[in-house]
Amino acid sequence: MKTALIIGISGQDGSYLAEYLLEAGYAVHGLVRRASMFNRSRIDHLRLATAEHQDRLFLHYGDLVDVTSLRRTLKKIAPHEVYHLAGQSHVGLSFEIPEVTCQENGMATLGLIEILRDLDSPVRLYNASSSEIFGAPPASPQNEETSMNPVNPYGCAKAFGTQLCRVYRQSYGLFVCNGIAYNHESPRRGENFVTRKISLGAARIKLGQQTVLELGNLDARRDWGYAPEYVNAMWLMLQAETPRDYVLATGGTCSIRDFAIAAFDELRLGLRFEGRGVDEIGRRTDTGEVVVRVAARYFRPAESLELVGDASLVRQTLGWTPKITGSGLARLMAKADFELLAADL
Ligand code: G4F
Repeated sequence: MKTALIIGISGQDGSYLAEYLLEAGYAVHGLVRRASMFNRSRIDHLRLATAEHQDRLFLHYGDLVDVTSLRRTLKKIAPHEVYHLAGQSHVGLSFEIPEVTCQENGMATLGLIEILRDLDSPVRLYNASSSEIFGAPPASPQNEETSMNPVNPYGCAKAFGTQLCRVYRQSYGLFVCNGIAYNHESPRRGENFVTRKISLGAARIKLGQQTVLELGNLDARRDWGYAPEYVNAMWLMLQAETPRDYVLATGGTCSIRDFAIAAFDELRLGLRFEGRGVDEIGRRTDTGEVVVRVAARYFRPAESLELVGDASLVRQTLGWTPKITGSGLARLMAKADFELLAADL
């Protein structure tokens, strides 16, 4: 039986990956942080005594920045594969807490690969890199050869971790792969990311629980895919003969405005935008009531305006092709959130 360690198992990607690996027959270990409130809602269904693979799922307290405990856990588990998905992942927030962001996404990655270098048996590592390493890219779409040019502390930290993984692969022969993932979303996304904020907002407005949704820059465009499809690519990368980096993307973009229109439309809420910049508002077309307002506080000091990935390499090498994109994703998330909230009523 193969053994995997997921660092960041309680997050969106970690929870989908745990499901995927358990289904594939793995013993799955997850590193969880101690917190004053339990934050395991995304994996609770896997831990139930009645859950099908519950006897192959193990959680360990630890922290990415506590290198000693991480080393001890890795020695004890001796995993075949490690998926490094943890760290402060909010780009806007990285301007507020740059040092924690760099510690968790930069230095902690170095700490992890240093441990892996010392282990007795070889381990395969997936490192969650990000499209944010490109920031203001010299060309679009971006691929594995595009130079890094991050525009926020989060992107800088990810660029540091990504390059160190490359250096350790070249210098010490470690099996380390960077997944340069573009935005990937789902109904398990945290509400401080714009897609979930929109899908939950639309569902609450539909149910009369909210009247106004405040958003920032509606013109920003993202290459949005569906998170469960991305965890499949993570696994495929570690099954390959040779380790390398791959861009994981859909190859298309959608603006925040169009994502919102699709989400609202799924719930039969017509939305028409008027004005520009912070004067812009979205009106419900049936009642004229304002339901979306652009608020300056959600704008960032610098914005990665148009990131779009060229995923030809992963498609040709590993046969991975994402199917759900932009507006289809908005519809899927709005529907899921409406059903979730309606069931609670
Ligand atoms: O949803 P976001 O916060 O995601 P962002 O910044 O693209 O980062 C996500 O994807 C990256 C690439 O995979 C990851 F590396 C990263 O960890 C994270 O998962 O913002 C998306 C866009 C931005 O342009 C932002 O300015 O939406 C714009 N936006 C507009 N209004 C908003 C809002 N973002 C947030 N979070 N909240 C708003 O109200």
